[in-house]
Amino acid sequence: MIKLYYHPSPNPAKVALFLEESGLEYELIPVDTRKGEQHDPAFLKINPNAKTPALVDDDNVVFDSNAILLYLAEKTGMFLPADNLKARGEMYSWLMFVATGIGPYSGQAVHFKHFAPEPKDYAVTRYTFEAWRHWTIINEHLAKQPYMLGSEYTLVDMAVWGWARAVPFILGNDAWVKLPNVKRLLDDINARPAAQRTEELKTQHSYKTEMDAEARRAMFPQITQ
Ligand SMILES: N[C@@H](CCC(=O)N[C@@H](CS)C(=O)NCC(=O)O)C(=O)O
Repeated sequence: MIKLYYHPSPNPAKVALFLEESGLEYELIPVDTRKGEQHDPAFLKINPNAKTPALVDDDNVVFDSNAILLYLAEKTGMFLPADNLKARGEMYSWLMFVATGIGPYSGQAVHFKHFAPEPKDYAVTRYTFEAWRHWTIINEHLAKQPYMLGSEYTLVDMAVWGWARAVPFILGNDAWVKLPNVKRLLDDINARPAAQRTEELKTQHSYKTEMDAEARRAMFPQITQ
Protein backbone atom coordinates (compact mmCIF):
# COMPACT_ATOMS: atom_id res chain seq x y z
CA MET A 1 0.00 0.00 0.00
CA ILE A 2 1.13 3.59 -0.63
CA LYS A 3 2.77 5.26 2.35
CA LEU A 4 2.43 9.04 2.65
CA TYR A 5 4.95 10.74 4.93
CA TYR A 6 2.93 13.67 6.15
CA HIS A 7 2.89 16.78 8.30
CA PRO A 8 -0.17 19.10 8.45
CA SER A 9 1.39 21.84 6.33
CA PRO A 10 0.93 23.12 2.75
CA ASN A 11 3.10 20.77 0.67
CA PRO A 12 1.95 17.48 2.25
CA ALA A 13 -1.68 18.69 2.16
CA LYS A 14 -1.75 18.92 -1.64
CA VAL A 15 -0.58 15.30 -1.96
CA ALA A 16 -3.08 14.13 0.66
CA LEU A 17 -5.81 15.93 -1.34
CA PHE A 18 -4.84 14.01 -4.50
CA LEU A 19 -4.90 10.71 -2.61
CA GLU A 20 -8.31 11.50 -1.14
CA GLU A 21 -9.68 12.64 -4.51
CA SER A 22 -8.40 9.57 -6.34
CA GLY A 23 -9.62 6.98 -3.83
CA LEU A 24 -6.19 5.30 -3.78
CA GLU A 25 -5.61 3.41 -0.55
CA TYR A 26 -2.77 4.80 1.51
CA GLU A 27 -1.26 4.74 4.97
CA LEU A 28 -0.45 8.10 6.54
CA ILE A 29 2.85 8.21 8.42
CA PRO A 30 3.26 11.31 10.58
CA VAL A 31 6.60 13.15 10.50
CA ASP A 32 6.69 15.73 13.27
CA THR A 33 9.02 18.33 11.77
CA ARG A 34 8.97 20.57 14.87
CA LYS A 35 10.44 17.61 16.77
CA GLY A 36 13.08 17.07 14.06
CA GLU A 37 11.75 13.73 12.75
CA GLN A 38 12.54 14.83 9.16
CA HIS A 39 16.24 14.35 10.04
CA ASP A 40 15.88 10.71 11.13
CA PRO A 41 18.29 8.56 9.08
CA ALA A 42 15.43 6.24 8.06
CA PHE A 43 13.42 9.18 6.68
CA LEU A 44 16.48 10.65 4.91
CA LYS A 45 16.73 7.43 2.91
CA ILE A 46 13.26 8.28 1.55
CA ASN A 47 13.74 12.03 1.19
CA PRO A 48 17.37 13.20 1.33
CA ASN A 49 16.01 16.78 1.44
CA ALA A 50 14.58 16.20 4.97
CA LYS A 51 11.15 17.69 4.17
CA THR A 52 7.58 16.49 3.98
CA PRO A 53 5.86 15.11 1.95
CA ALA A 54 7.40 11.92 0.61
CA LEU A 55 5.68 8.88 -0.79
CA VAL A 56 6.57 5.21 -1.06
CA ASP A 57 4.62 3.06 -3.50
CA ASP A 58 6.02 -0.50 -3.39
CA ASP A 59 9.55 -0.07 -4.78
CA ASN A 60 8.95 3.48 -5.95
CA VAL A 61 10.09 6.36 -3.77
CA VAL A 62 9.02 9.89 -4.68
CA PHE A 63 9.73 13.15 -2.86
CA ASP A 64 8.84 16.79 -3.48
CA SER A 65 5.13 17.54 -3.48
CA ASN A 66 4.74 18.56 -7.12
CA ALA A 67 6.73 15.54 -8.32
CA ILE A 68 4.42 13.35 -6.22
CA LEU A 69 1.33 15.00 -7.74
CA LEU A 70 2.65 14.25 -11.24
CA TYR A 71 3.57 10.69 -10.24
CA LEU A 72 0.09 10.01 -8.85
CA ALA A 73 -1.58 11.61 -11.85
CA GLU A 74 0.47 9.42 -14.20
CA LYS A 75 -0.19 6.33 -12.06
CA THR A 76 -3.96 6.84 -12.05
CA GLY A 77 -4.51 8.82 -15.25
CA MET A 78 -6.60 11.18 -13.11
CA PHE A 79 -6.66 14.99 -12.77
CA LEU A 80 -4.47 15.48 -15.84
CA PRO A 81 -5.32 17.82 -18.73
CA ALA A 82 -5.81 16.54 -22.29
CA ASP A 83 -3.08 14.28 -23.63
CA ASN A 84 -1.56 16.68 -26.13
CA LEU A 85 1.61 18.75 -26.04
CA LYS A 86 -0.20 22.09 -25.84
CA ALA A 87 -2.22 21.10 -22.74
CA ARG A 88 0.73 19.31 -21.11
CA GLY A 89 3.01 22.31 -21.76
CA GLU A 90 0.52 24.53 -19.97
CA MET A 91 0.33 22.06 -17.07
CA TYR A 92 4.12 21.92 -16.67
CA SER A 93 4.35 25.72 -16.76
CA TRP A 94 1.79 26.33 -14.02
CA LEU A 95 2.90 23.38 -11.90
CA MET A 96 6.50 24.60 -11.96
CA PHE A 97 5.31 28.16 -11.29
CA VAL A 98 3.74 26.85 -8.08
CA ALA A 99 6.78 24.67 -7.27
CA THR A 100 9.44 27.33 -7.84
CA GLY A 101 7.50 30.53 -7.12
CA ILE A 102 4.35 30.24 -5.02
CA GLY A 103 5.79 27.66 -2.60
CA PRO A 104 9.28 29.06 -1.97
CA TYR A 105 8.29 32.75 -1.88
CA SER A 106 5.26 32.08 0.32
CA GLY A 107 7.38 29.90 2.61
CA GLN A 108 10.12 32.51 2.94
CA ALA A 109 7.57 35.31 3.48
CA VAL A 110 6.15 33.28 6.39
CA HIS A 111 9.62 32.55 7.73
CA PHE A 112 10.79 36.16 7.78
CA LYS A 113 7.48 37.68 8.91
CA HIS A 114 6.70 35.24 11.68
CA PHE A 115 9.85 33.41 12.76
CA ALA A 116 13.18 35.02 11.76
CA PRO A 117 15.31 36.93 14.25
CA GLU A 118 15.98 40.67 13.77
CA PRO A 119 17.21 42.46 11.74
CA LYS A 120 14.83 41.32 9.03
CA ASP A 121 13.13 44.35 7.45
CA TYR A 122 14.77 43.94 4.03
CA ALA A 123 13.98 40.20 3.90
CA VAL A 124 10.35 40.73 4.99
CA THR A 125 9.90 43.38 2.29
CA ARG A 126 11.59 41.30 -0.41
CA TYR A 127 9.73 38.03 0.24
CA THR A 128 6.35 39.65 0.95
CA PHE A 129 6.66 41.58 -2.32
CA GLU A 130 7.53 38.43 -4.28
CA ALA A 131 4.80 36.38 -2.61
CA TRP A 132 2.24 39.07 -3.52
CA ARG A 133 3.58 39.25 -7.08
CA HIS A 134 3.21 35.48 -7.56
CA TRP A 135 -0.25 35.30 -5.98
CA THR A 136 -1.42 38.25 -8.11
CA ILE A 137 -0.38 36.36 -11.25
CA ILE A 138 -2.49 33.38 -10.13
CA ASN A 139 -5.38 35.70 -9.28
CA GLU A 140 -5.31 37.34 -12.73
CA HIS A 141 -5.05 33.93 -14.42
CA LEU A 142 -8.10 32.70 -12.49
CA ALA A 143 -10.08 35.79 -13.54
CA LYS A 144 -10.22 34.25 -17.04
CA GLN A 145 -11.24 30.69 -16.19
CA PRO A 146 -12.58 28.62 -13.27
CA TYR A 147 -9.52 26.40 -12.81
CA MET A 148 -5.78 26.75 -13.40
CA LEU A 149 -5.84 24.83 -16.69
CA GLY A 150 -9.27 25.92 -17.94
CA SER A 151 -12.65 24.42 -17.20
CA GLU A 152 -11.47 21.19 -15.52
CA TYR A 153 -10.19 20.62 -11.97
CA THR A 154 -6.63 19.19 -12.19
CA LEU A 155 -3.54 18.46 -10.13
CA VAL A 156 -2.41 22.09 -10.62
CA ASP A 157 -5.47 23.30 -8.67
CA MET A 158 -4.48 20.92 -5.88
CA ALA A 159 -0.96 22.35 -5.89
CA VAL A 160 -2.36 25.89 -5.59
CA TRP A 161 -4.89 24.81 -2.92
CA GLY A 162 -2.12 23.54 -0.61
CA TRP A 163 -0.71 27.05 -0.29
CA ALA A 164 -3.93 29.08 -0.82
CA ARG A 165 -5.20 27.86 2.56
CA ALA A 166 -2.30 29.74 4.17
CA VAL A 167 -2.72 33.04 2.28
CA PRO A 168 -3.90 35.09 5.32
CA PHE A 169 -0.86 33.87 7.30
CA ILE A 170 1.46 34.61 4.36
CA LEU A 171 0.08 37.96 3.20
CA GLY A 172 -2.18 39.21 6.00
CA ASN A 173 -5.82 38.87 7.01
CA ASP A 174 -7.06 41.34 4.38
CA ALA A 175 -5.30 39.56 1.48
CA TRP A 176 -8.52 38.06 0.11
CA VAL A 177 -9.81 41.54 -0.81
CA LYS A 178 -7.07 41.70 -3.44
CA LEU A 179 -7.15 38.01 -4.42
CA PRO A 180 -10.86 37.24 -4.95
CA ASN A 181 -10.29 34.67 -7.69
CA VAL A 182 -7.82 32.71 -5.57
CA LYS A 183 -10.40 32.78 -2.75
CA ARG A 184 -13.05 31.51 -5.15
CA LEU A 185 -10.83 28.55 -6.11
CA LEU A 186 -10.06 27.87 -2.46
CA ASP A 187 -13.75 27.88 -1.51
CA ASP A 188 -14.63 25.71 -4.50
CA ILE A 189 -12.06 23.06 -3.52
CA ASN A 190 -12.80 23.33 0.21
CA ALA A 191 -16.41 22.38 -0.58
CA ARG A 192 -15.29 19.05 -2.06
CA PRO A 193 -15.65 16.03 0.26
CA ALA A 194 -12.05 15.01 -0.46
CA ALA A 195 -10.80 18.38 0.81
CA GLN A 196 -12.84 17.98 3.97
CA ARG A 197 -11.37 14.51 4.53
CA THR A 198 -7.91 15.96 3.92
CA GLU A 199 -8.55 18.65 6.54
CA GLU A 200 -9.47 15.93 9.05
CA LEU A 201 -6.12 14.13 8.59
CA LYS A 202 -4.35 16.49 10.95
CA THR A 203 -6.55 15.27 13.79
CA GLN A 204 -5.43 11.63 13.37
CA HIS A 205 -2.12 12.25 15.15
CA SER A 206 -0.85 14.94 17.47
CA TYR A 207 1.87 17.27 16.20
CA LYS A 208 4.01 19.67 18.12
CA THR A 209 2.71 23.25 17.72
CA GLU A 210 5.26 25.26 19.72
CA MET A 211 8.01 27.00 17.77
CA ASP A 212 10.47 26.59 20.65
CA ALA A 213 14.26 26.03 20.65
CA GLU A 214 13.89 22.36 19.61
CA ALA A 215 11.62 23.30 16.68
CA ARG A 216 13.94 26.13 15.57
CA ARG A 217 16.95 23.80 15.69
CA ALA A 218 15.06 21.26 13.56
CA MET A 219 13.65 23.67 11.00
CA PHE A 220 16.15 26.55 10.88
CA PRO A 221 19.50 24.83 11.59
CA GLN A 222 21.47 27.90 10.45
CA ILE A 223 20.36 29.83 13.56
CA THR A 224 22.42 27.66 15.88
CA GLN A 225 25.47 27.21 13.64
N1 LIG B 1 9.96 21.47 -2.38
C1 LIG B 1 9.42 20.68 -1.31
C2 LIG B 1 9.31 21.53 -0.06
C3 LIG B 1 8.84 20.71 1.11
C4 LIG B 1 8.73 21.52 2.39
O1 LIG B 1 9.28 22.62 2.53
N2 LIG B 1 7.99 20.91 3.33
C5 LIG B 1 7.82 21.52 4.63
C6 LIG B 1 6.33 21.40 5.02
S1 LIG B 1 5.32 22.39 3.94
C7 LIG B 1 8.66 20.79 5.64
O2 LIG B 1 8.69 19.58 5.69
N3 LIG B 1 9.40 21.55 6.47
C8 LIG B 1 10.27 21.00 7.48
C9 LIG B 1 11.61 21.68 7.50
O3 LIG B 1 11.81 22.67 6.76
O4 LIG B 1 12.47 21.23 8.24
C10 LIG B 1 8.04 20.13 -1.71
O5 LIG B 1 7.33 20.77 -2.48
O6 LIG B 1 7.70 19.04 -1.25
